[in-house]
Amino acid sequence: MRIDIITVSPGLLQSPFEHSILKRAINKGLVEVHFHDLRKYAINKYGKIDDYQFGGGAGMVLMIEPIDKCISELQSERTYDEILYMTPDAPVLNQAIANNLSLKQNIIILTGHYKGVDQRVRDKFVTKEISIGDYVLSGGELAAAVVCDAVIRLIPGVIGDETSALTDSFQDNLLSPPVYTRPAVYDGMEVPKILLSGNFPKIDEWRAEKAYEHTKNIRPDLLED
Ligand code: 6GU
Repeated sequence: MRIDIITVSPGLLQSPFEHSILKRAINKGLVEVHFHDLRKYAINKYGKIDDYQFGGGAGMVLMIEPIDKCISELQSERTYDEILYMTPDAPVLNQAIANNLSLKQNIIILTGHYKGVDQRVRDKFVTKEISIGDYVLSGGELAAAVVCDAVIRLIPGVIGDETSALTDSFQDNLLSPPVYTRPAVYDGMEVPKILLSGNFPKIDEWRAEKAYEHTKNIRPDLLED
């Protein structure tokens, strides 16, 4: 998979890809991530990429021309399966969206800032818009890093234990059951006896029950469909 990220703040985005699982995925050659500084496609020598919005109102809007130049340059080199735009006024990321994106070959992610981008960018280029939740971030960069993490960890070979990405919370619309490790007793607090029993069918049953209870208590909306 190849991911091209178009941003006004490449520095804000880079470090998540220099650590842990994302770094390993890149080093193993399972994913390539490229950053494109929108400022390089500015419309003048002063680096202009945004302007006031028509109709008045606070906040700058990213102009279509620099984005068009950047996307066109990328598209002249390869075909993209999806052009994502990170924005709070969009459907919220979930596991199904991440699963779907993990199957793509080439993706562009455009991150907005200030008041966002000229609507014509969304109409002309963007194939999917994603928010990461019902709150406002100062830019789409951190949201893009969240999407990349959720997607890249699903690529076969990225996570050591092949089954572990599939047993996550949300793969089955349930939250995870509690987990424990040594010691079996800490400061009088005991690990549930069933987990020490070696009776694996019973352990699976207990975990399923706990996952259901936990979901019903804190995210009943997940059980609705
Ligand atoms: Cl994708 N961008 C911004 N700026 N804020 C957000 C978001 C995205 N998702 C949730 N809040």
